[in-house]
Amino acid sequence: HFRAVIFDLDGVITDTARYHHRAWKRLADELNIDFDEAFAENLKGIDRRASLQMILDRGNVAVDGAEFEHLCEMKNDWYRELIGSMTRDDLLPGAFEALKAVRNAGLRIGLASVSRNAPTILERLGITDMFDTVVDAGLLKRGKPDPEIFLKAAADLGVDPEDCLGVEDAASGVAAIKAAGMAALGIGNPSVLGQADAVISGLDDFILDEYLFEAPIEQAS
Ligand code: G16
Ligand code: MG
Repeated sequence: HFRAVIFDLDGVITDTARYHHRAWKRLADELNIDFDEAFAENLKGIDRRASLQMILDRGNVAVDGAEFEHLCEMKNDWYRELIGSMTRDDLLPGAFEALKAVRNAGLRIGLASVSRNAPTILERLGITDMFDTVVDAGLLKRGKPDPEIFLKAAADLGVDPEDCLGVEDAASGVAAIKAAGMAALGIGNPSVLGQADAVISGLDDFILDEYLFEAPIEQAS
């Protein structure tokens, strides 16, 4: 039986993935760097600086340290503008119900988002209190697909990684969950989340009992 569920934020609980996409696209356009859907998919779950580096590499653009920081700030300002008007209505379908189901079952809940804006977003969504721990992205040494963030969440919760279910929409995030030794529930397209033990299209299809009691997911590699 799982004792904790550790959720990603962007693309799982709320659709900020499209805001990140929009802000990065705007930056790429200004730099005249080509930015398509497939590339945006690869950026999901990747932290801010690593994302910018991937965009610059794609355009063969080199910048100095000060310009790099400036570009990061520009993207974040645009992103913060987009999330500024978020409300409870921006919870994805089934997200609130899934969090409640996990709580009611007596399991602990963690948030593993590499976004430094995660606390702001949780406040806007009105769900800060539902989490027993929110990993501070500012303290991480390595981003997803490194398991650090999921291991940190499990340690905060006092639960062994093998007793945790991780929930992710990004390939990098699923890889991080598996590297942490946890079971991975993918949200989205099975073709990009091949490493997950199970994939559902959204949290509106989240049925905790299935993972808890039938647990085919626990037996997967
Ligand atoms: C999220 C997004 C990424 C974003 C990262 C950093 O990760 O998926 O696209 O680059 O956060 O966000 P920020 O610039 O707000 O610090 P996660 O882990 O929530 O999927
Ligand atoms: Mg995500």
